[in-house]
Amino acid sequence: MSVHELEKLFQDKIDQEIKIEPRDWMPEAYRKTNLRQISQHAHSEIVGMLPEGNWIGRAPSLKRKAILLAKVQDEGGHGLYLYSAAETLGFSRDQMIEDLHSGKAKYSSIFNYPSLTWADMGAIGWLVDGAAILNQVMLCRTSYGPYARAMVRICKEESFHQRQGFEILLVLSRGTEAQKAMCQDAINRWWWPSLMMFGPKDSESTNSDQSMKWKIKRKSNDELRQQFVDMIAEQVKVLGMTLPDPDLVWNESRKHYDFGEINWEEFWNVVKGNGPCNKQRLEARRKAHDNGAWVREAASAYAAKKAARRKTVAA
Ligand code: BYC
Repeated sequence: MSVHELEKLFQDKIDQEIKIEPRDWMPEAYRKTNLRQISQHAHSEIVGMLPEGNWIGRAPSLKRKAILLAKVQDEGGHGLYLYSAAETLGFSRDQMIEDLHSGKAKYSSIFNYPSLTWADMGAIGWLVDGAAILNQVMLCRTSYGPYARAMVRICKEESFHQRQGFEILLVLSRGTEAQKAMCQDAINRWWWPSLMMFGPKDSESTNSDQSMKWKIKRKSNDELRQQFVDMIAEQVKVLGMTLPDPDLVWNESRKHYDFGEINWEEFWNVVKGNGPCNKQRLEARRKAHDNGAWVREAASAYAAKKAARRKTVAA
């Protein structure tokens, strides 16, 4: 069969909503774009543990510590499912991790902002996980089987994450004047970076057209961002707080909220490695990897011992 015929069969499968599996024929560019997106997604989960990990020891009660610990552990688990899904595309986890540590691989811009107060744990859960869920619900129907299946489980956990974040802010929003101010300050600082999570505007998005044809993405960056603004603009009223955007207003004819322009210069700066915490985040990941070397060595030694024992028994 010619490549052209294979490509046609491949696209037919996608159009009929048949999932693409690791052993199926796929265009090289499809493999690469999935590998790019899934590995970036995995890195985001792993680097994303850092801003909240920073608060586990300082959470205001034992219950809050336990909840936050569970959430951060969930993010680590998400990273592992996603590295496994990416490995099915023929790239080793070691290589992916090396690319993260060298600064070659991207991860979500949002995790390069600092978590300064306890209210940031609420804002991250509500806004960051809230933005992530909208994107990930769409990805449950992505065309690459292992990615779609990883997303189903991840989404279940993310909805718990978002609610725990909202609940933290709800408690603060009903507290003292200082707590209310802390809540508003966290919303102010996380709002715009959360909107940036959806990626550049559709007109600037280099990968979207092809990814939509291949049903890797099913909604555009701008569509998802609008959905997020519409959802949060309503939820913020329950908190009695405001979003830091003077242009945010309901547009009756569009049946959507209008909102102000994102600072794209800031976005690209962060993506290129110059955000407030980029260097610190990579440093922390490299250090964690080095400190974990003995665990990897012990696991390999144990696996080798077990394999040798099996051989002796079989002989
Ligand atoms: N940050 O053509 P575009 C979580 C890059 S973690 C950095 O629109 P695409 C959580 C993009 O990669 C979940 N880079 O790209 C964890 C591309 O560069 P390359 C995070 C960004 O792929 C812990 C270029 O800009 N979620 O939930 O079609 C605690 C052009 O963009 C960003 C995911 O990772 C960004 N924000 O669409 C709490 C979702 N945006 O690779 C929570 C998976 C864009 O061509 N990813 N870029 O050099 C996706 O859905 C898509 O990759 C995106 C971008 C929508 C993000």
